[in-house]
Amino acid sequence: MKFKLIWKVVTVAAIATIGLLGASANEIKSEPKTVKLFVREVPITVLGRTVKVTTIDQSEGVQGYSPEKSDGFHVELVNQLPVPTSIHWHGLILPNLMDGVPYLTQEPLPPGGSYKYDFSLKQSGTYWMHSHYGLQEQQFTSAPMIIRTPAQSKLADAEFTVMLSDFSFISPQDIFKSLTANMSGMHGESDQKAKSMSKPEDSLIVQQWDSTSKRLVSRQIKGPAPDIDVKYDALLANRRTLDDPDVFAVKPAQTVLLRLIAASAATNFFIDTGNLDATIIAADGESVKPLKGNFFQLAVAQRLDLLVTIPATGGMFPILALGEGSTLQTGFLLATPGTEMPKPALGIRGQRMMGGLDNTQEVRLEAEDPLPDKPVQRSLPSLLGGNMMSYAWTINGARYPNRNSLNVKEGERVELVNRNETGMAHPMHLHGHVFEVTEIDGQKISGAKRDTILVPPKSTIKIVFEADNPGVWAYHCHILYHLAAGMFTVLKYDGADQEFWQPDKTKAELGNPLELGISH
Ligand SMILES: [Cu+2]
Repeated sequence: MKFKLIWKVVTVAAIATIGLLGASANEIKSEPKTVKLFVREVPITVLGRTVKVTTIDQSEGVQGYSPEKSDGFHVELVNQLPVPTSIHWHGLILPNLMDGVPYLTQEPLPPGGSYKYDFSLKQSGTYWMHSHYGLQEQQFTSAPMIIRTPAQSKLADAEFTVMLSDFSFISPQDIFKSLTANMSGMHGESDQKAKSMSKPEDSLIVQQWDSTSKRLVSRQIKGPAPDIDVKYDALLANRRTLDDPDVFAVKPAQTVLLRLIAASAATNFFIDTGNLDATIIAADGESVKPLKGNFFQLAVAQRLDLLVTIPATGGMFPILALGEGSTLQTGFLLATPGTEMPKPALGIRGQRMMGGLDNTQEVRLEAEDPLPDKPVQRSLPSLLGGNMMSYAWTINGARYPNRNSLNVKEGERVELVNRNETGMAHPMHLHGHVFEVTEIDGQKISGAKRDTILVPPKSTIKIVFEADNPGVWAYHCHILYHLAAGMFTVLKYDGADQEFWQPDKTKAELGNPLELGISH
């Protein structure tokens, strides 16, 4: 019933718009086509071994869905997995019941089931979709979603979309088991202290702002490597390792837009464009004032649109994505005709150990189109707690599942104060809204508009949004294992429909894993 209502609204709105443009009645578009998206198993080869993972694709094999903004979003999702799933359309401002979060905005989609998603699109640019069910995101139940407009198509001469992910031969169930093994209390606080005190100093690569050239670049420091949750076997770019990368054909002097999506489960990235100078033109799909450099930060679930210009002399240009706290790297190549592949091939591990992401880049990002001025009418705390040893990750002192919520009223200007008391960075994602970053560690900024903000260890970051999309919305850390261990809460509008919100049922998701075999 609800779908029909929404569909009618969309149709009426479309006719009204065309009417205003003065088109005659026979130019009114027929109903936009519904695209079938299949969630299914697919084999890939990683480091010489065939592994079954998952994909979200159309019947012609196209991964994901890239609608024209003016057509709206019309998908019939078909679950071809042997277990339930639920797909979230990451970053979109959409009706609450279209958001795809199991036991919050809908029931999970059973094996063989299908579900229709119809709504009008308010945004354009680089987005993505992923499973919000159990640990499926680690098994690549994700795909790109580029929302097209004529302006988006004119940003560069050529464009390429690259999904970055992290890969382990160990199943996500076993990864989660070993992360949470200490929760039984086998290791106490004293062990943890001993461990952090004895942590050796490493030579690390981090980002820095070069105030002379006004660019984001890399620099080497000495310090302890940042904590990471999972030691992965490889990082992938469009499901390929760097020793066998995507090679994108470009032409000398062309402008090229790189739409980078951090679809990783637990890995934050540095992006190294090497000899190519790049300009950030959008973050999380939202335009920002141009910011130049050759070394960027991209946290889990975020997107970065980078514009590069291929030199007139042509050549081969590797674009690397380097894993935080690791030597693992992935990436792809931009190549003009007649250039040779690098020999030897680039390795899946680099020489450099990466340090931690921080606020160097975020503090310099500025929204192209900031929120209209309006005083904050409600400020809500988002205290991020927990540690690696207990692996109990909390928001405002509580682990999910619970029925706690951040409560707002429609029409309010709301501020969320993210205070990270932990030793790890948390990429915090708000569903159904776009927020603006307004303050970082006491420094007021007119920052980027985003849907996911990385809150580094011990940092406090304020974000502000307009409460204009009623419902019950997920607000959570996007590190999959922190989310599974409880770092999740709900933004609840006064009077919102809560019929699908059944927190206690979320535990069933972990008891319903997707077994995907590895053949040796
Ligand atoms: Cu986290």
